[in-house]
Parts: sequence; C-alpha cells; structure tokens
Amino acid sequence: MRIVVLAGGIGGSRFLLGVRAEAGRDSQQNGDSAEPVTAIINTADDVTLHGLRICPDLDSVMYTLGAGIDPERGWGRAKETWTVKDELAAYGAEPTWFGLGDRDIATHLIRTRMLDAGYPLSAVTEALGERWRPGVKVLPMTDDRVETHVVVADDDKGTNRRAMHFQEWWIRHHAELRAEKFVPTGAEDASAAPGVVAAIAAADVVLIAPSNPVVSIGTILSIDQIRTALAQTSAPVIGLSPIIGGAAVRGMAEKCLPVIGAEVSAAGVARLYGARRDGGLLDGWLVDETDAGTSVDGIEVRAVPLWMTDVDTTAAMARAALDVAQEVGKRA
Ligand code: FO1
Repeated sequence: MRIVVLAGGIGGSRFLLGVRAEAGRDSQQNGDSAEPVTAIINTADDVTLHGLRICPDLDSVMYTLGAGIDPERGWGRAKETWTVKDELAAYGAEPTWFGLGDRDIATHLIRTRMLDAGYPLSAVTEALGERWRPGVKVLPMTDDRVETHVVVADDDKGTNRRAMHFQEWWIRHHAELRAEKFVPTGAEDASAAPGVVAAIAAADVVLIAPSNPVVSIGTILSIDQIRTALAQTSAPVIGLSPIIGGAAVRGMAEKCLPVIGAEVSAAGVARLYGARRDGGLLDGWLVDETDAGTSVDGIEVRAVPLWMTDVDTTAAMARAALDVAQEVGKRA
C-alpha cells in the first residue's frame, strides 16, 4: 500500500514513527514489497541564521526517524552541546535567542554548502538521509524558498505593524506577540519539489499528520501544485486532529488558529481543511475519544485515542486512519 503523509515538525515526526511501523507490519502481513512511506514535509519554517540554512521540520523528521533526536525537545540532536552558541553570544553575534547546537551545526554546514553548490533542497535532504536512514522517503514540499513570516501589531491600535520570521515570533517571543497574519512568503511562486505530485497521484491513501494546521499543513497547501494534486488524486485523504478537547497537544496551534478565524477544536480544524466533496481537503477525519460525537458535513469522522504516547499507540492511529480510508474508498 502506497502511503503519503503531509507533515510538519515535532508532531509530524512522532506520527511518522507510527506510520512507518504500521506500514512495515502491513507489508509483512500482505507480503507485498514494502513500498516506503512518502513524507511531504513543511519547509516554511526554514531560516538562514549565522550564515547557515536551517530546516527545522526536515531535521526533526530526519533525526526522529533516524533515532538521533533529543526526545524531550522534539528538535535538535540528543546529547547536544552548545559551545558554538555560547561563543557566538560572547561576541554579541545576534541572534542569540536561537538554539544552535554543536552537533546540529554539522547538518546545517553540509546543507548550506550543498545549497551554495547549486544542489536543490530535495537532493540535500536525500544526501543527509544517507546517514540517518529514516526508513521513509522524505521530500521537502518545495525546493523553492518559502518562509512563514508573522505580521504583528506592536500596539493595540495596530498602527505600527511589523513582520518577523516565524522562528523569531515562536522562539524569541514565545508566540506572545499578537499575530495579525501568517504569510507564507514565496509560496505563490513555488513549485512542488520533484516527486511530490507524482507520489500524491500514485498514492493509495494520503494522511494529513496532526501538525499545526496553519504554519505546517497550511503552508504545504499554499503550494498550488500540491493542493491541485490532492484534489485530483483517487486516494482517500484522511486527517488526524492536532487539537484534543479544545487544546493543541503541543506547540502553538491554538495561538495560530484564531488568527485565521478558525475555531480551536477538532471540528474547527476539519472545517478549516474542508470536505473534499465541497472542494476542500478531507474525506475522513480522526478525532480523539474526548471529542467523540464530532460531526462535520461531508467528512467521515471517527473517534480513536489520538495521544501519541508511544510508537504502538501512534501505529494504532495510523491503522485507524487506513481503516477509514478503506471504508471511504469503497464508498467512492
Ligand atoms: N525551538 C525552540 O523553542 N527553541 C529553539 O531554540 C529552537 C532551535 C532550533 C534549532 C534547530 C531546529 O531544527 C529547530 C529548533 N527549534 C527550536 C524548533 C523549531 O523552532 C520548531 O520545531 C519548528 O520550527 C516548529 O515546528
């Protein structure tokens, strides 16, 4: 079974561990060749700092699936040290607020050197994967530069607005500055990365990971070719809610959703994505048992445990999503 997953960083990585496990079990049972899962990853969090190109979501996926991640943080390397960061701070070299780990810097150095040599981000990602062996095909959503910038109003009257990179809003300001808009700068001119459209078209099922609907999934959907491919694929599109009982499982989804006028609930995110039959994204939607009884017009909703406490529970979530896909697929 060919599974394609759209995902962001930390939540997406955890979910991919479960999908990889489930796909492995599935292919063992059916004996079919283990088609690797294809993960299409958000790159709008990417940022250039201290002369290095940093791709947080690609790195979280790569490190998590390659068992190099720091499990508490969900980003950066295990057994990390911060000597270079401290030395940069000693020089007063801004930004001092960004957590640049010594081990992590090696990844950024290789990526920056390959990008400067003209390799596209997808080729860089493949090269880095030679070491980490994630066990799924990791594709950036695009090889073009797309960055989420956040428009904040400095005062209540909203007179002097300013825009900043998402990483600054999130890390330096802890998402406490009132955001007026999230702008995926560059998205209008960006093409899907090589292999992305073909993977969606050939998929048996497309899963939307429980990632941030605005600055992770939303930014992937801001690439027109990806949105069109999702509308046209014969594969059922099944999403998993990142909101449980009205709050984000982790991260800043509950701070982002109100900015775009979406309700902070499992139903609210499903309505934001929309029903496929009405020109939206979803055929099916998994909500946590806390939100059982959720119903959204035109979308097949199922209530299952959605807390990704370990790989087994996450694999069970993936299994549940594949089951809904089968039911929806039959009906279509
Ligand atoms: N998140 C933080 O909250 N603080 C940091 O200092 C930080 C540094 C960092 C460095 C590399 C990297 O790949 C990710 C990093 N993140 C940090 C996480 C990152 O901001 C988020 O994971 C995504 O951008 C949002 O999902």
